[in-house]
Amino acid sequence: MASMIVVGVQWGDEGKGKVVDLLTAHVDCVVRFQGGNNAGHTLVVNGRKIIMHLIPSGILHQGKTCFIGNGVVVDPGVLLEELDRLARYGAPVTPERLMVSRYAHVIMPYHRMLDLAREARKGKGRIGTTGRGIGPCYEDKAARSGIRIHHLLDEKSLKELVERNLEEKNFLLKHYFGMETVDAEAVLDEYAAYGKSLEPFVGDVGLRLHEAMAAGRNVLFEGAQGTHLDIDHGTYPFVTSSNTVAGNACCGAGVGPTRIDKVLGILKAYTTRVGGGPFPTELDDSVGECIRNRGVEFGSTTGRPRRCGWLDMCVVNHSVRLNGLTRLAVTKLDVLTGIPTLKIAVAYRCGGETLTSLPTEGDRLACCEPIYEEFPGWEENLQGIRRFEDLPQNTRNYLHAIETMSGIPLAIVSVGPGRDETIVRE
Ligand code: 2SA
Ligand code: GDP
Ligand code: MG
Repeated sequence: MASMIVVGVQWGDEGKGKVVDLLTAHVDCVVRFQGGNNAGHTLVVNGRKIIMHLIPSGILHQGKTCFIGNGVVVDPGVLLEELDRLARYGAPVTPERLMVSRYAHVIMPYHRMLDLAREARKGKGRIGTTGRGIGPCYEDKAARSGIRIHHLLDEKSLKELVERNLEEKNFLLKHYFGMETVDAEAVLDEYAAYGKSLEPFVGDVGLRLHEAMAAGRNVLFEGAQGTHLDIDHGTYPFVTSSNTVAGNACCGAGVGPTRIDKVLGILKAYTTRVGGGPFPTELDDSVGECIRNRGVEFGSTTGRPRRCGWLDMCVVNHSVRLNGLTRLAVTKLDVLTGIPTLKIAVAYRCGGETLTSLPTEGDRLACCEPIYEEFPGWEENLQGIRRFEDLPQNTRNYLHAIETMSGIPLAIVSVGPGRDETIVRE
């Protein structure tokens, strides 16, 4: 397998973790390039489940190297906890198998506090963030006042930066939000200790990836969240604070675009969204409830119930274009078993017009009424099926419709959460 980017084509939680874990067998390195511990990527191997938030989903494969790129925002306490959790799971991680970029930005306590305070103040119009401090950390990165991983290794510059940042943040916390302030000494002690623990894992990820690729190694770039949560191309302002599209894999890992061979889009057989924002095919009825319960559609990081709805090809096809997808993986097909009639949105009715592309201005998308094509469902349990030809005819018709309407070949079909509950077509 050549070097490949894996992205979610909808609003996240498409099953990227499962697919990345599966594909890691065919590559040498796996790298996260954006987002932070807002992500929750679930792996189920031999019936045991583990959720990764920061460390790439390839980490369970011994002999493969994982990287956290410069485009990721790292909460060092969470990273250390994740390392502990992996050790308890029986998969301890040494610095030979994990490198964190010196240039990744660090999530500080005041980022988490500001994230929660801003959301509370927004009230009904809140974005529905995960509260992990992601947005405020990327704000400081763009404002050029952020703290990067290499600063944790240098107590003098860490002190200067923490003190300078706290002057502004404490003013905001106290006088604008009416909250407790943050004590510089306590933060310095905590973060200098993180620096000491993480030091063996810190390195120049872009350089290491360049060397690995020059030596013929294959790299898998693991996207987090989904295309329609992209800060530029998503349903702004109901988005995350990073670029989630494939184009950012290069920037967030520090490699050139000529190094990429393939882009795989992970598509859930229906649609989910967690947090606020427009969702034209959302089901507020017993079918939506049934999908939520059967698909266990609850946030992997926060436990929040995910909003559920029909598959939407306007959403999918917009992702095909934005990411330059070369292949699709369809996941959670088994969840649709037993629903008598399945619907796929093929266009929208919007103010007397028919649209086949997605208007990303929130107000316009919120007014869109989906135009559906209906497909007869199936009753068979799919979880034991391992060959495409063995899928029921109606299931294959549903998949062919996705393939035809997107114009992208289907490479993988997932019929259960387990690594082995998968049909690989090529
Ligand atoms: P943030 O925290 O600033 O990135 O939130 C901004 C929006 O991005 C959404 N977002 C997500 N959507 C789906 N899955 C995510 N990861 C977790 C999961 C979510 C969870 O795997 O289930 O556990 O709740 C994720 N992370 C961010 C978020 O809902 C906001 O709409
Ligand atoms: P990610 O953020 O894209 O990695 O996805 P999450 O891990 O947040 O959510 C996907 C959920 O669906 C997890 O609980 C997975 O274990 C589960 N899952 C993945 N693929 C399948 C599948 O084909 N069928 C079923 N039933 N569950 C799946
Ligand atoms: Mg997730």
